[in-house]
Amino acid sequence: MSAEIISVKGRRVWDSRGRPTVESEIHLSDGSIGRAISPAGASTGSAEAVDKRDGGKSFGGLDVMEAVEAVSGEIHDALKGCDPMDQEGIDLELIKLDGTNNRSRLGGNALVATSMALAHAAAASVGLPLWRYLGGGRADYAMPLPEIQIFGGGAHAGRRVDIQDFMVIAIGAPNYRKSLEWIAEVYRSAGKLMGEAGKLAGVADEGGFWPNFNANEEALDFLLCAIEGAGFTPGLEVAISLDIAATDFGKGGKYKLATDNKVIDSDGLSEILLNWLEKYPIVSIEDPLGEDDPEAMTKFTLAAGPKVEVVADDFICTSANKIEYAASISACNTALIKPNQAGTLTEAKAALEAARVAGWDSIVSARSGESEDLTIVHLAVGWGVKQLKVGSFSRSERMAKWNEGLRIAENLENKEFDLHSRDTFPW
Ligand code: 2PG
Ligand code: MG
Repeated sequence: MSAEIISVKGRRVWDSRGRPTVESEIHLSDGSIGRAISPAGASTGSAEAVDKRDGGKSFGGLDVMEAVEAVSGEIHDALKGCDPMDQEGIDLELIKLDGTNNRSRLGGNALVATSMALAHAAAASVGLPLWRYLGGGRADYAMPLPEIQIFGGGAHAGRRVDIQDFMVIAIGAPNYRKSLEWIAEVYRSAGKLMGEAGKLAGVADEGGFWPNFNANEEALDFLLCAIEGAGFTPGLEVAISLDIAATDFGKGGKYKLATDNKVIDSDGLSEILLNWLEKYPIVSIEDPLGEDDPEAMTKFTLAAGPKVEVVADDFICTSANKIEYAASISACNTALIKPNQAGTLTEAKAALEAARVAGWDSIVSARSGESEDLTIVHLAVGWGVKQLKVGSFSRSERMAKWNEGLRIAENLENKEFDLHSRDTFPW
């Protein structure tokens, strides 16, 4: 054992919504340091690892001092002297120490910050960039395809529209760098299209515009105009991706589309979405139905067909068990992987493996509450994931991640094409 953990320190820092969050900092005996910050969701699945908040008066109950103290106290005591290269062993130790099924005692936020900080410390100790350390000697690195929000809705934008994320993917771009260039043009084109209204609309939690659309579908029409306005062929060069986040406006098979002023059942919602798949160049659709509506998910996935990614987020909450179940009923075909939903990197990786075993693709995703933390970009490259979703093309907590991807891509020379992605988008 070359180095050992000498200290784990918790720190309260601030996220992109101005809310408190947990940073964990690990020092090793060889002088290496690893640091990571927990993100936080707004539209959350019920089976996520608990984002532990103190309650009470401080910051509207959102303070995280108990989780921070858990890092510097119990977690420090348990990990001191451990081998930092043993990510799996340490993650299992964290899970055991917490002792609950949903990580509610120490907090999923305390755990995920520590688990990610450990990976950073270990990578620093062996002198590798994190993506290479996580890749563990594989030779086939490729950049993930950026999936970028243009309009925000749902829980991230005052519910001006029900649908949460209206995104684009530059499926025809030859590489990561070009993909960002193209999407920058689409973002600018959308801003121009919004004109004064766009300026007044401001930016949603993840940096997209959030104008007042009259109907959910109107946002799709504007998105199409933004793609065309930027000079791209929709569906060939730049395609649409949606996160419906249906759990947020549906329960028990009833869905309330407030923007469209109607309450519909699972079949009604599926029909609307399937119609959009026909009418618009949509290559990916996330959480089309609620987390409590598995039969409708299965029906929808079958009807959507294999050329569309049907992505599960709230429905699987980055859990290997839930992915195995979802695969057994063919409820979707792509997994959204968010480390803080799982609680540790080892569990997030197990979820990714379960998705691979099921023959699914995967997307590594940020949360709506983010920070300067760049870990997920390294995970996406190191773990060889197809797509990366980190919100829009503005706000530094998002841009820092896209920019980190540019730095990583430089190391991949001409291997930065994500060929398998384009194979599976037969537009
Ligand atoms: C999602 C994420 C990111 P949140 O639903 O996929 O867009 O949102 O972090 O609020 O869960
Ligand atoms: Mg989602």
